[in-house]
Amino acid sequence: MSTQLTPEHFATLAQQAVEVPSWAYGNSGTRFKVFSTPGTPRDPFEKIADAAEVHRLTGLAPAVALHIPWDLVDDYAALRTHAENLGVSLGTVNSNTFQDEDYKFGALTHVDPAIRRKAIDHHLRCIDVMDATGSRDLKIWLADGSNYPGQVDMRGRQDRLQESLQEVYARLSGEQRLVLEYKFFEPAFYHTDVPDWGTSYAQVSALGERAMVCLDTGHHAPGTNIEFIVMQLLRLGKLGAFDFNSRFYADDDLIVGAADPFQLFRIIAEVVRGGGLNNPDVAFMLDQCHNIEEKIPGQIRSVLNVQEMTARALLLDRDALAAAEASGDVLGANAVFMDAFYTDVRPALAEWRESRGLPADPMAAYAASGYQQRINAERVGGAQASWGA
Ligand code: AOS
Ligand code: ZN
Ligand code: ZN
Repeated sequence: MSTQLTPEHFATLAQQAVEVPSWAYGNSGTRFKVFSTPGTPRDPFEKIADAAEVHRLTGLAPAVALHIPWDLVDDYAALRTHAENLGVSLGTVNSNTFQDEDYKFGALTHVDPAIRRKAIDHHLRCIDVMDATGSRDLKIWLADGSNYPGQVDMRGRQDRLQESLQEVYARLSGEQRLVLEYKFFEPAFYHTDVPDWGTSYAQVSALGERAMVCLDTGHHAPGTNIEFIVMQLLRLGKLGAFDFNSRFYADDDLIVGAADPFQLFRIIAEVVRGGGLNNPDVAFMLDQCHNIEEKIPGQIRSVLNVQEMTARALLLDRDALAAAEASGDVLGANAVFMDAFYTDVRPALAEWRESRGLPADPMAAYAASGYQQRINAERVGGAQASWGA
């Protein structure tokens, strides 16, 4: 058993990239209250600047996801240049069809062709944005669903969803992809049109190769074996993206690895097993909100959590595990698995960071940098950048 990170492990860790969400830098909250935080960005340019700070201190977060229309700007080429000047790129474009009166009864699944048209057109505009930003992925999460049995014809909505997605998919070009996120409930409480990986898989499989499933770790019923889903989607070649976060109860969008570090370990262990680590087909993204904690340190903590758990997953002694599994050594196999999980990789990672010219402790480096004090003074009246989904 080896619990030492090797140069090979570090080479793998050096390749890791975790995309951060623009909405993590804006004020957010629950339906009860949105708290404001000093220094909150006033526009997408300032959100990108904050995200770039996370990358500067960790070397882990080279891309920033956008949410349209939350991140509406006149000139996306200018936003792109701004990002590139700060050392980051613009990543996944997330479509928002959940904050418009017209979408009360659905968007891409709506029974009224005029509303469906509006929702499809919004996605086509998102692809225009992708053309300008150089983004590869369009991420679709739909709030579509119903609250009461009998309220809608669920079957008809699946058919309309496929028709709508066909039109959106047809507009993609080059390397662009569509990733379809599923969520078992909320805001709809009786049924959701894309509630689970199977529905997402069925819908994207009918589209084609450049349509994949997005797995948000917070979007499952309590007790779900998420790593099994990860394994299955990798096996099927359809795991396109992760939205990482953690949850205690529902779609909490808390810091990844905070609520259940062991679950994150199990998920990343399956990613490694399935060839999904540092695989361009499988985008690692955060989908989080920092309602009460400081946002930039919240994001730094998050990408470090992903890195730490990846390092532990890399320590898993696959040969010893395979031997124990093959011989029916139940406790032996479990011990191999747990040895890797329980290894504290933090000192080794701190040393390695320093050797690469990064701060050993990015959290402390941020606190000492003066960046937060500067933005607190400069930015007055930061807007609510998301509603906290
Ligand atoms: C919603 O619950 C989903 O997680 C989406 O990814 C959503 O677009 C994101 O959380 C931003 O609110
Ligand atoms: Zn999500
Ligand atoms: Zn969510």
